[in-house]
Amino acid sequence: MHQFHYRSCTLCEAMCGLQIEMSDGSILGFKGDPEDKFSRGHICPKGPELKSLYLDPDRIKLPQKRTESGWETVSWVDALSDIATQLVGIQTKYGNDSVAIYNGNPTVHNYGSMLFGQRFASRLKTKNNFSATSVDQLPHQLLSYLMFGHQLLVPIPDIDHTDFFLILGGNPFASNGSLMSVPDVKKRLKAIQDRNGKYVVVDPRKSETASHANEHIFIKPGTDAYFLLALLHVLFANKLTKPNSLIRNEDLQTIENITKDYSPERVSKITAVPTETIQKIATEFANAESGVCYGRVGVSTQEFGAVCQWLINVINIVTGNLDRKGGAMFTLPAVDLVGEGSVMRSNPGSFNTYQSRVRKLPEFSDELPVAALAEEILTEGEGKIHALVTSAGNPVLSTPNGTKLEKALASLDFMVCVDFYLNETTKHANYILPPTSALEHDHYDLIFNVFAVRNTARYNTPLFPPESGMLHDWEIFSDLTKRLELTRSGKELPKEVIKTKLTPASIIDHALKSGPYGNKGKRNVDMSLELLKNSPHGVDLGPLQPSFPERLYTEDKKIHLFPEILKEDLPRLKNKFSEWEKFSSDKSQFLLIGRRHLRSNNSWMHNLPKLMTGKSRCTIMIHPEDASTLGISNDEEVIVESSVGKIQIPAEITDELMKGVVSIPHGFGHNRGGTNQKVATEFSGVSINDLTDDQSIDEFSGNAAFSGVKVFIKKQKV
Ligand SMILES: Nc1nc2c(c(=O)[nH]1)N[C@H]1C(S)=C(S)[C@@H](COP(=O)(O)OP(=O)(O)OC[C@H]3O[C@@H](n4cnc5c(=O)[nH]c(N)nc54)[C@H](O)[C@@H]3O)O[C@H]1N2
Ligand SMILES: Nc1nc2c(c(=O)[nH]1)N[C@H]1C(S)=C(S)[C@@H](COP(=O)(O)OP(=O)(O)OC[C@H]3O[C@@H](n4cnc5c(=O)[nH]c(N)nc54)[C@H](O)[C@@H]3O)O[C@H]1N2
Ligand code: SF4
Ligand SMILES: [Mo]
Repeated sequence: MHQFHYRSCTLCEAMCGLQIEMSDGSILGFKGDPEDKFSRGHICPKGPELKSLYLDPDRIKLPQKRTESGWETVSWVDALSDIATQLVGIQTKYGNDSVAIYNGNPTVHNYGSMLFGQRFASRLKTKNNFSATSVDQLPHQLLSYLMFGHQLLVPIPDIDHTDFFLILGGNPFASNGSLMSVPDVKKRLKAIQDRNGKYVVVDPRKSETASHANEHIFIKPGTDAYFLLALLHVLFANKLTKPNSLIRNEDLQTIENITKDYSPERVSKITAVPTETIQKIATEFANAESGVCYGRVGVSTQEFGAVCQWLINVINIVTGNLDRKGGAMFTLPAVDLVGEGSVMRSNPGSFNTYQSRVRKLPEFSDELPVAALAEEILTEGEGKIHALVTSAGNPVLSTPNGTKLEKALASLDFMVCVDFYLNETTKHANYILPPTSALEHDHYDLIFNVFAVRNTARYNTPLFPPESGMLHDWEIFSDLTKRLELTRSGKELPKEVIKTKLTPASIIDHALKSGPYGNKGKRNVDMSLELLKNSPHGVDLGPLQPSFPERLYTEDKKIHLFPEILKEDLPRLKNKFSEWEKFSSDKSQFLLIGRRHLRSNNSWMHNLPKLMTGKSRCTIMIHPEDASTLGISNDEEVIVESSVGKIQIPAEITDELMKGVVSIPHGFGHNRGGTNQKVATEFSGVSINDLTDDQSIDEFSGNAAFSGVKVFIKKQKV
């Protein structure tokens, strides 16, 4: 029998609606759902690969235990009981902080894992809580907390209404948007141009997004903070700012004074952006009917990631573009994680309330920067990490100095990974606990509705029932949390998996009903799980609406334009400027940046044959003149060396890159042995994070600094 199943894709932030054609229980085909209220039929080549993930012969389905004679399949109860016993044993011997946690990126695409993983983490009571946040969007959340009073009150570009979209360090054509859930971004960017608006991309590489922009501006990696200061310099000098009753005038004055030092002329010298371009962009931005400045991974993961996000917010605020149509706006999702009084309100945030043991890096919202993980395992002394629980993460490939982390993981007393692949990280585990794959569980997008360019809601039932004996992420965490408590109180452990009445869906139902669209409240929608179950294409809740000061959660209900604590970072900003002034490129030294590809997703989709066809993507891109100076030809294997490591990789000569800059994608390096991902191993590539340095971070926020890593390039044979 022919049937259609509708669900939201969980692979990236775009949340595309999929229309899955089924016949007698098997999948015939995938299409973008034309009736989806959010994605309007958009789909990318990854969406249909949810099927290949489900069918992947390398996917682990039952718990695995590492023994002297290799991996052995064990029962859930034996695995979960032993894990609880070992974790409690280690915490009793060495203290709570001796067990660490790392949550990877797919956690935020999996509401069950999030809800029940958080409960598990809170019961574990460890300060050594790490996640992919600190190799990604930490600066966004930190500045939202410091300026607006809640870490999830992240300004989202109102792409569908803006007249001037200024993008720094983002390549939505490849990534499909980030902290801007935006399916079909190409069409939406084109629509800006069609309504005589403009979009401008600032990037050391003429990326796919930049190639279609009205203007692309090359910038030297890592210097964006100065470019932003120079934009503000022009705005203040030419009196292009607008009053805002929610900010303090003293703050505005202080910022104006700081920007005086950063004239376009001075900044041009270190950023390589021409003086006139800086002046023109600032003026056009301020004069546009509406405008929004947005900076993503390329500017978050750099030495001044926090300062960049601060200045981006300041530019939007002082030009009158925050919280207004066509500017940077805030969402109102059906499950509200931000609003006071919401049953699902999450921690508004905290900063530097404690520090990491070895390097004293600041805590952010109960997490420590993952750049500190390896040293916290390797450095002897009280408070050392002895055991690690990872979930949905592959930090050996995704965090700076993967080689060091790999050594650290091998030295742990005990490690557990909740993951369905035996990969570069999970191979170090004592136990691998495999959850079901996406098509086997239900889905509500808790996180990406908070970051979406339009308010919508949808819920999906599973396409397939879990295979016999399989557990969902949330069931694993739910059992483990209980088992941990029973072990602590010396009680006997149950002989079967512990079931609970509470499910992710029941939690969401309550939140939907009591949320902003529940109970026919002032928005006249009777939001509930039932409504969403009956709305397979989702429910449209309308465009983003202005929401300040109601949804401004600072204590004084003001925008903190200049958070006091950021003042501490200004001397570093000034010193670094002097360093850049002295910086001169040596002909073999380059600044390394990353890149993403539409057919890839961080480290974990390289085992899907259909996505791996075509030319190898794991290359180092280099400008033709630089290649010629070094005598390098296309496809030639070159040696790239940084302060922490060395890799060998083929060169791809292209004038997409600015001179002196090279680019390598992250997530490759499946050549380390001991894994079981046959396709990925065949297309192994090498890992950029064997070059990035765990000591190179944004010292203020603790976020990793991947943009602008200094590397040397040599021919393999001279
Ligand atoms: N296909 C695909 N989609 C993905 C992912 C994926 O791996 N593949 N990953 C997902 C995840 S986890 C995330 S966080 C998002 C990220 O989404 P995006 O932020 O859009 O990420 P990128 O595509 O890496 O784009 C970053 C851009 O920053 C530029 N850049 C690098 N250094 C600098 C710098 O110093 N200054 C400036 N101005 N630009 C710089 C790079 O050249 C690149 O074009 O994508 C998500 N979507
Ligand atoms: N140099 C450099 N490094 C980077 C970046 C960069 O731009 N440059 N980008 C950074 C960014 S933005 C991010 S977000 C990180 C990502 O870093 P990570 O999250 O550590 O790495 P991923 O590659 O996303 O690994 C995801 C893992 O989760 C598993 N998985 C997938 N779905 C599920 C699920 O539903 N449940 C469970 N339990 N497991 C699942 C996969 O098998 C895989 O092992 O990488 C960062 N690293
Ligand atoms: S753009 Fe993202 S959400 Fe849409 S189909 Fe592709 S991977 Fe899935
Ligand atoms: Mo990310």
